[in-house]
Amino acid sequence: GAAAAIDELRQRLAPEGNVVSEAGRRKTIEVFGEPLTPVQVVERICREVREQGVDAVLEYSAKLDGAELTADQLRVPAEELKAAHAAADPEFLATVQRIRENILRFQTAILHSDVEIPTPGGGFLRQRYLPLARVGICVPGGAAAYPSTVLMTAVPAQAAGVQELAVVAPPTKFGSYNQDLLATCHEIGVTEVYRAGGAQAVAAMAYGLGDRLPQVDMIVGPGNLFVALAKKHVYGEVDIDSIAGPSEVIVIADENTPPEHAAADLIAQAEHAPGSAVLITWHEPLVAEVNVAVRQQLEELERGDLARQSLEEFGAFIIVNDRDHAAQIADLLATEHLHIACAEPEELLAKIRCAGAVFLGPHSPVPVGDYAAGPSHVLPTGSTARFASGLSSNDFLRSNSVISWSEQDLKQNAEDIVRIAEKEGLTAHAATVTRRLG
Ligand code: HSO
Ligand code: ZN
Repeated sequence: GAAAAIDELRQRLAPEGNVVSEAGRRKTIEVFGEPLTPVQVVERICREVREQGVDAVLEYSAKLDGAELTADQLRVPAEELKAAHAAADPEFLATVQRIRENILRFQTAILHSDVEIPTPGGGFLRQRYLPLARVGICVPGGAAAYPSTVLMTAVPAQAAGVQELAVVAPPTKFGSYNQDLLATCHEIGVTEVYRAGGAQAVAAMAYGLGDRLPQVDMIVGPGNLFVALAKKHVYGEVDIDSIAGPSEVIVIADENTPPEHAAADLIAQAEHAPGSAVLITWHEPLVAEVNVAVRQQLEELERGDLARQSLEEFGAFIIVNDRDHAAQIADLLATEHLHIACAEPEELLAKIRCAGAVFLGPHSPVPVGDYAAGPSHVLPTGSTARFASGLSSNDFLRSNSVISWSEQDLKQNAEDIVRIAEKEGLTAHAATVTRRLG
């Protein structure tokens, strides 16, 4: 049936780096001289980091990232951050600053604020929101450098009022040796940067490395399968955001969508390599047109070969009957990025519930959200948008409820409290209420 077909499509579109990919879950790797599943590898790394601290982190940096570091080289020195900033292109720094302001404006506007309601007897009830004290941020550094990811994680945390931010990035040229990344950190006021990646970095932040790296309250940010599984593993000891795997897009297009634009959108996503890119349309001729445009554009692009490979493996054209059918399939796929590029996008959006981020109309291609607009680009992938949301400033808040009843409130409700307490056999609960009524 339809559900099985969608599930098959989901699996086909999920690269192995995705936690939800069956293939990724089953494949075994030989890091420890015996074939282990990624989950087993991550459990072992986390356990060793918990028991042995920084030595285990350094051991895995050497073993998995090929970086020989001493314990003193784990944290990027302040002078190095400053130097990277001083050497950076001023226009790049101005761009970082403008983007930071865009993110800050949006993330501040959406922040929860405290709510208080009066009670009938003259007391009040309140929900108060407070920022987390200390947050750890994972920045990937495998296939490319991502200064944008620092912005899209750290700035929402800053908007929420988080005081301490620790960034971890693998000890690679695209990670914590990348000068643009270090300059970006300095520009936005992130002073704690550590040269570690993978499960070992997640475990280090979750358990802490003594004074060297104090334990965090929450770990956010994207990463490869090991980072994602490690975040799952430490969840409960610290909080985590949703699990972000390889990037995805669905473009919904019709006869009004220029085929070159749809093609460019698909390729942009595939450039993440792996990245999955799906075009949904009810206008059948568009498929051939987009296909031609894709082939042409791939010729001209720097990462064309990578994108082509990605498209061959994780690309799809889906021809649907009509707009409703398109909405239904997009909803079932619950993609990370949904670009509604057809006519009357709002009307179609109203029929779709599940997506990480939605891009409406011809002037909002996905890179607008990746880089500049304001919502975070850290988004749920692999159909997890069914239940998960993109990262936002509100994820960095905890709330407490506050109850302040008056004597009258207590009097008016005492009977109900006593009745239910007696049902539960908890008579001391009842007694401490009745005792107050005199
Ligand atoms: N599309 C990625 C974010 C990104 N794109 C970073 C470019 N750099 C996940 O939303
Ligand atoms: Zn992107």
